[in-house]
Amino acid sequence: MLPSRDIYTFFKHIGNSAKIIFSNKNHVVRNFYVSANYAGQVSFKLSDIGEGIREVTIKEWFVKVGDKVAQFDEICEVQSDKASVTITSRYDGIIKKLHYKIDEMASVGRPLVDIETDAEGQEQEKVQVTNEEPVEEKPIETSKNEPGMEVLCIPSVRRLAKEYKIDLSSVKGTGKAGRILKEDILKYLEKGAVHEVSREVLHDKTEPIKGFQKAMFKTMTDALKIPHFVYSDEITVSKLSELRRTIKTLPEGQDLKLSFMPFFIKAASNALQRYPVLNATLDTSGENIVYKGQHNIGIAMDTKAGLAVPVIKNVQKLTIIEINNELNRLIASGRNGTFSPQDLSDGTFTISNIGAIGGTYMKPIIMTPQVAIIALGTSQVVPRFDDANNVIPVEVLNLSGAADHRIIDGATMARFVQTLKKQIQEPYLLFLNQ
Ligand code: CAO
Repeated sequence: MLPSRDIYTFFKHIGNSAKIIFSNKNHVVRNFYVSANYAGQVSFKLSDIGEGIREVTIKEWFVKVGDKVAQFDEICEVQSDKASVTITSRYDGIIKKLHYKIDEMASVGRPLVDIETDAEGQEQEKVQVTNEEPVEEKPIETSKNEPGMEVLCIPSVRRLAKEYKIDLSSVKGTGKAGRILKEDILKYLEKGAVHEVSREVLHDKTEPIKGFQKAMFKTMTDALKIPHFVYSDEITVSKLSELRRTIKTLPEGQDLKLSFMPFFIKAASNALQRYPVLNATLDTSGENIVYKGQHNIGIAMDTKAGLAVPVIKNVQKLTIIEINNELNRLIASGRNGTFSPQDLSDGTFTISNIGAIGGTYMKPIIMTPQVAIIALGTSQVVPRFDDANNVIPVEVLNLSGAADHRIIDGATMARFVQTLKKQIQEPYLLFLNQ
């Protein structure tokens, strides 16, 4: 298949107001029009490139004043907000003027370059187009691409076919004695290109929703019934990062995989002790809140099989190291696809950490029948003011908590997050609560 940019470039050579279909890099099918203009000295204008694009930036010139160019030679590369396009010459001749500098905006319909054309050559080109006859100074060439089949064409047509890697024996010639004309190549390419584009665009695939994705489909469909509100805050994690770094320098910490997560899980559990309505479920009648005794904290996990939410049970009873061990066991199970049904059940609250992948903010969605969830973004070092108004580097992370507004109000979520935040910002508090 032709690279889509080539398809685009190629179609720019089709003559007077031809409506054609082309694809850009993203394989979007569009229509556009080009127009031809033959003269002794011509201003080669930037054609309409569709999509309502009126201006493009000149990225690179491939020619300079005084250069000799032939039809199809690359003139420049332009960039719109939708595609990068190589503009090629439609004339043989000498470049007399470049109308723009690099990075200048060029307008559609305005001259791009002036070309002093080879009048004789252009005239022949004209005759060839109108009469469909290969009128050219060079002799007709023949070749035998297939046994017994003779291909007749002029050298420029052969060059064109070579440029676009077309086997001439597969092109039907409409000229005298079956000669292949430039238009035959154009038609061949147009058909081929449209066919290729269609194949890419139309190649749909249907797959059943199954496995973890099916569970996600169900819980997220159920979640649509929940009026969510989301509360977000910035948490300073400088001291927590320092603590993690220190632990890793200890002999006991060398081989320990200890991320931010166990600290956040513990801090959430401690905060849930104070705000138990966030560790609850709504019964099926919707009339009762069931406050859960255990803090079974689900961890949104990106596994090969999709999003899974394994659960660390009884977090309120576990130390940070015990939470860490359980988390690492579940991460390994996720990697190996060996979760047990118990691993994936009975969650009462959920934490989603998108931070290792990237992203500053996330608006989490509650996993029914739970009523609250928090999400963590990536930590980053940013400038902040200290108490004396000095700018200092601080490592921060954004946390968002979503709750079921039918039973949890914003003030409760705000207090819960502030309790959690205090422990993360001053991690020694986590150990007091162990
Ligand atoms: N900010 C900066 N760095 C972070 C970070 C954060 N928020 N979270 C993790 N990291 C770092 C870790 O510290 C670790 O670096 P070190 O090796 O230097 O310690 C590295 O990123 C990789 O962490 P990890 O992913 O292996 O471990 P984790 O305990 O932080 O996270 C888990 C575990 C399961 C939450 C994570 O692997 C995962 O799957 N996250 C995706 C969750 C997800 O898909 N959420 C969307 C749900 S809604 O569709």
